[in-house]
Amino acid sequence: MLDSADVLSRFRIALPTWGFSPMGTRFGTFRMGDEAADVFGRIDACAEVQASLGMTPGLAMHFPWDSVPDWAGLARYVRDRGLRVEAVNPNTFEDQIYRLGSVAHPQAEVRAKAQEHLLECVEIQRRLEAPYLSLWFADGTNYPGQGDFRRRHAAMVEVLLPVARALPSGSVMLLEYKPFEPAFYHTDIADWGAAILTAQEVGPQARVIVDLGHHLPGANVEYTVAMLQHTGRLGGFHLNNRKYADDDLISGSIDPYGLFLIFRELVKGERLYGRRLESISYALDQSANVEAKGPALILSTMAACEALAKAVLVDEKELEEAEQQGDVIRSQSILREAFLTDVRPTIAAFRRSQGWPEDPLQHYLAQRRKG
Ligand code: AFD
Ligand code: MN
Ligand code: MN
Repeated sequence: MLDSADVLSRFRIALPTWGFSPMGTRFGTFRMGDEAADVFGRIDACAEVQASLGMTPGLAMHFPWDSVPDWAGLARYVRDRGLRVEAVNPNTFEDQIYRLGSVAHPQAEVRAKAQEHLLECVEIQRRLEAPYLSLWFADGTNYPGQGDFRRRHAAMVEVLLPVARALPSGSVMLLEYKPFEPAFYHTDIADWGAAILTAQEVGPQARVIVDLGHHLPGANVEYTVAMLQHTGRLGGFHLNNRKYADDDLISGSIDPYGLFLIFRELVKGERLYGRRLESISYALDQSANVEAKGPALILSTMAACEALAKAVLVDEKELEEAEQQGDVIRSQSILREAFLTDVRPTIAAFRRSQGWPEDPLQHYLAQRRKG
């Protein structure tokens, strides 16, 4: 029976190691004193958050930011802290040679350099036994006429095909779309349509990852989730929240109802279409520019749990009846009923049953005070 305890027992979210790097915007970076000095400090900081949350044993790691000479030592360091590596995120956006793109760059030698890094990351994925290679490209252009959309798309697919073939068997390539930033005129994977087109051209191991901050104002994200699920190409989420752009704010902090509607589609995907909740990857991808990093990750995780626990309360049978009868008011009331239910006692009871701190934020803050 699909109920809160059942889905919460299967729901895991990966913590981003980059969440403990100095965070800021192009207008400045404010030091909060909780920045980690290196990859081991970032792993320790994630382990501290996991000790309070209990449901975030996975790490989303970023390379070369997290690169080390001793990969076996890194894998051991992660394992010894009760963690595992969920996703390897390459970086083809910072090196100077990527000014005009990486995988979609007009020059073959730059694309070759990007492909080399992606293949290195597949090797890292293998060493760290990470099931996901999570690809986001900053590729795009700033002006009309600067680049040919279709030539760039074809070049990108050509770069990705050998990477997909090199993936460890059973692992998944996640393709992340984003309408703009840092490219301001077009991006080479601009929306879910471009992402699914690219995934279909790259092969069966390619899926689409939905970053909640990567939609234009007014986009119906839950519709996108439902369509991606329908095609079997929904690979996962980068959870955060946005007011205006890719703001990387705490999940549920701006639009908790939108988060609930997304999780309703995921629960419906399991209830009606057999797509198990845990068959895709969930990671936080947020930037704590003015707040403490650990607490921000904890609030995001709890917001996702609340959205999930509310989504399970929706009576889809009743909704389907209302839909058949064209009873719009009844369908709206059914959703409101679920969304307005205070699920915090249910989540606290579930967390107690797992032996996890009931209030992870207070637990974390208390641990930090102990020093
Ligand atoms: C930035 C990008 C994208 C990517 C993340 C980690 O917008 O969301 O997933 O960095 O590389 O937020
Ligand atoms: Mn992201
Ligand atoms: Mn982003």
